[in-house]
Order: sequence, then C-alpha cells, then structure tokens
Amino acid sequence: MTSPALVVAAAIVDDLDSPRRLLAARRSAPTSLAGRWEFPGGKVEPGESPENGLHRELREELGVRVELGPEVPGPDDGAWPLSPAYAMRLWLAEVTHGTPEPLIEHDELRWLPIGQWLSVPWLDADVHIVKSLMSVITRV
Ligand code: 9L3
Ligand code: MG
Repeated sequence: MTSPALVVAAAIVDDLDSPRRLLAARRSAPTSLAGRWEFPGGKVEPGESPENGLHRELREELGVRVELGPEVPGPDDGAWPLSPAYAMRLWLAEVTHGTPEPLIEHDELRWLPIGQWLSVPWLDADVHIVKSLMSVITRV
C-alpha cells in the first residue's frame, strides 16, 4: 500500500508569542466537508517542500503571507492522521502581509477568541488537533 499523501495546514494565530485568537475557515467544498471548519491548507505538490506548499496554499486560499512558527507535531511520526489517503503536518503561523479572505474552498473565516476555539464544528480530524493545541497554549 502506498503511504498517505501529505497535507499541510496552519494554525494561524493573532500573535505567535502570545496566541489568543485562532483563525478557523469554513469549507465550501467538497460537499462532504462543506460547512465544517478547518485549519486552512492543502496537499503538497510533487517536488515542493512542505513549508513552501503551505505558503502557496495560504496565498491561494486566503491571499496572505505568513511567518511560520513552531510545528505542532502529531502522533504519527510528527504527522496527524486524517484518513487512509492523507496525513497532515501543521504549523503555528502569524499573518505578515494581507488580510485573510475566503478566496477559494471556504465561504467564511472566523477569528475565534481564546476560550471559544471549540465553538465551531471542526472537521473530525481537526477537532483533535484544536484540543491538543489548547493544552499546549493554555498557559495564558
Ligand atoms: N483536510 C483536513 N483538515 C485540514 C485540511 C487543510 C485538509 N485542515 C483534509 C480535507 C481533504 C484533504 O485533507 O480531504 C485535502 O485537503 P484540501 O487539499 O482539499 O484542502
Ligand atoms: Mg485546502
């Protein structure tokens, strides 16, 4: 069996040094995922590094440039299992240029204040990551 394809995504926060707000993006496609919220990102293309793939996805999906912070490692060799087909790596990030807009694949963005990070219906795979992120970050 081939290994799962790599998806990369960003937990975009208002301030990498002292995160309080987290950007959630509501998917508009495909139909099976529409209405659920996620960390923006997508599939790494052949020949592309994961970090470059993430910068490209954030430019395409949200129209922003970001500074990447530390990676949030998952349980599976650093990756978060999504499905048999996909595994995901995730980085903290902060916007450096532009204002995030739902350009493709999303129909709404929301900055979730700390304490309300679980207030939207995340994708099943992503909700575990949000909880784990909260346990790392809730030292404020
Ligand atoms: N996925 C799950 N959580 C995420 C992202 C960015 C993606 N935070 C899943 C949804 C799709 C697959 O990974 O099944 C590929 O993502 P995309 O290329 O459709 O964004
Ligand atoms: Mg995507």
